[in-house]
Amino acid sequence: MLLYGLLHLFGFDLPMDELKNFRQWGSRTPGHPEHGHTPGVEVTTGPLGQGFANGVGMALAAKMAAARFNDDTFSPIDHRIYAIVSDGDLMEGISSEAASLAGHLKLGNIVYIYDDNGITIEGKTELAFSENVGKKFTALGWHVQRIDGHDFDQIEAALGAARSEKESPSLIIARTYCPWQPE
Ligand SMILES: Cc1ncc(C[n+]2csc(CCOP(=O)(O)OP(=O)(O)O)c2C)c(N)n1
Repeated sequence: MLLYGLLHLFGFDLPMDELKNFRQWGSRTPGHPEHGHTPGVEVTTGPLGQGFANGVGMALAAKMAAARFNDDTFSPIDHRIYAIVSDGDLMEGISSEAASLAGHLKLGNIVYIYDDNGITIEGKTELAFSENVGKKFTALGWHVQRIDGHDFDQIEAALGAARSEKESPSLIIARTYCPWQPE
């Protein structure tokens, strides 16, 4: 809904009636955004892990374009790929495959924040997910940081450190909680 609201405000062809029809049959605002269905939606999402891999593809495309167009005097292509990824995303095999490639290719233009909130649809992650994500990503060649995801100063510092890291993709493991999660 946040994406649709922004597209509406930015002037895409997504009138208020479509926002009111959020998630309704036949609307242009389905629960999972679809490329080719809604103006301004550039990639189909829905399957967990897909956005993780899409981001790696975008980062690789940026590196390839930079290699062709940037030189010592002018570097028009210097953007980064930011994403928020979740427990469900990291459970999916596609994330590990894409993370492996990103580490191998040293895609230092990636900055991913992992919302480590310990909860998924079926309940606490410990029911099905206990791998050490930090160690795994370190092994894959990523720059890994751990922070309190509710501490703005730590978030800002971690983003700065991630931006300074040019040789490795960055994963910021942000420990968060959801209000109904039992300790
Ligand atoms: C590949 C895939 N399998 C299953 C689902 C169904 N699904 C939607 S959300 C979700 C769990 C999400 O948990 P998490 O990623 O931790 O998000 P959070 O609960 O923290 O918002 C699942 C299994 C899906 N979208 N994609």
